[in-house]
Amino acid sequence: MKNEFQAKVEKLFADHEALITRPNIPVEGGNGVFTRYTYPIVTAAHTPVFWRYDLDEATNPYLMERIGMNATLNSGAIKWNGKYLIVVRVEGADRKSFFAVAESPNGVDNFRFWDYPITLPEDVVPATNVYDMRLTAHEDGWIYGIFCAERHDDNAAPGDLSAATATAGIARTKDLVNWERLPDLKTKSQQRNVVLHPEFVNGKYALYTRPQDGFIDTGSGGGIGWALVDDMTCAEVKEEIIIDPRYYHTIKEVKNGEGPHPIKTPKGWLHLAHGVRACAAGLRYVLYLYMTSLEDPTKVIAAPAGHFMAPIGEERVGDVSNVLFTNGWIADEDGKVFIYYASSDTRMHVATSTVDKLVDYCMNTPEDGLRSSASVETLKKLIQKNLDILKK
Ligand code: M1P
Repeated sequence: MKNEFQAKVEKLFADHEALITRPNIPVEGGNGVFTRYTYPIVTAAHTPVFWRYDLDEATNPYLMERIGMNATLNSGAIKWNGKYLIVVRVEGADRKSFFAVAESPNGVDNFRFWDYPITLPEDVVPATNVYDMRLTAHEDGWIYGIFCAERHDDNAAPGDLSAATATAGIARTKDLVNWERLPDLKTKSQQRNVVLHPEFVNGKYALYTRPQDGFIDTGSGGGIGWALVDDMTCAEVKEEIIIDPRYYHTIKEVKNGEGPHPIKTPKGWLHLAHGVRACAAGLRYVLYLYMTSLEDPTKVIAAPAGHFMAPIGEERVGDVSNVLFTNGWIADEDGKVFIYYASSDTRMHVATSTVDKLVDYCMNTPEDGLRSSASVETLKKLIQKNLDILKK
């Protein structure tokens, strides 16, 4: 006979299994550029039961959660041995983030966490918090994970416990289980959203950077930067140029940041990024696309106006509301693209598209004219063209 405790444990596991194996359903309609899915792919409730509960009746007679999970968000992504892997930023109830791999057979549902989270060795000065890993399978043979390493700012005024510093932590692996920690990126300014380009450029490693004056404010940091680095085992940014600047009264007025590393296409490097603007309700984070030249990856060749994806419905609400953030996507051999994005710093979602559609979007969406009158002129051109077609 099962006792009450055993029955409760069984129910916990059955409910969890039902949640993580629930088929995801594409949302019909949309704008023709991408397809959203009905359910988030990973939430705090997707983390294994045996991470959260002590399953020993002697030490947990009430079967209470012992280690709470608060959120699952900004995840790196990679196709690995035919499986779709995301390296999830899991945030515990203690506000510490850590990385854990969740694996899916098809990229849109059935994401199951590996048994253990990633054990990430520390740098010389241990970081208080680590998050938002971008994965790059580099042509040098390593898989690099670059992430934000956050520490208390010891130069802050006494009593200021929220002042922090952001640097780019670097680790590399060959199997996503065993990770070698490399020294944090040396830069003049603070950095978040640093991403490794997958190919050597002029024989060097190339990084997308995001210089910022403070922990939150980008200040004089003008946008998404680019830097060449000799050696990832002692990476230092000596020169940095801004390749995708911020602009007044656009979706990236306050901040922007590279998402995952760009996808190589016959027409150029396809980039996914986030842009931030301020409004009375606070900051609004949206996703946008742009393209750079294959010959010169610092040269922007397509910059569609406005957002590519913005938070809708339940995506708009969470720990930090009105936020979409991405640091992972996977391009399959057949051209299908899986875009992994987090909503409101709370849960993970997927949207699908194709390389061809995303390139078409980039090349044929009008650029931002930066003034209302320019937007009206752009709109009038399309209206005129369409009315001519409709009259025929
Ligand atoms: O809260 C929204 C996002 O804020 C930061 O991004 P950024 O540096 O561009 O402002 C990051 O902390 C990110 O993790 C978070 O999702």
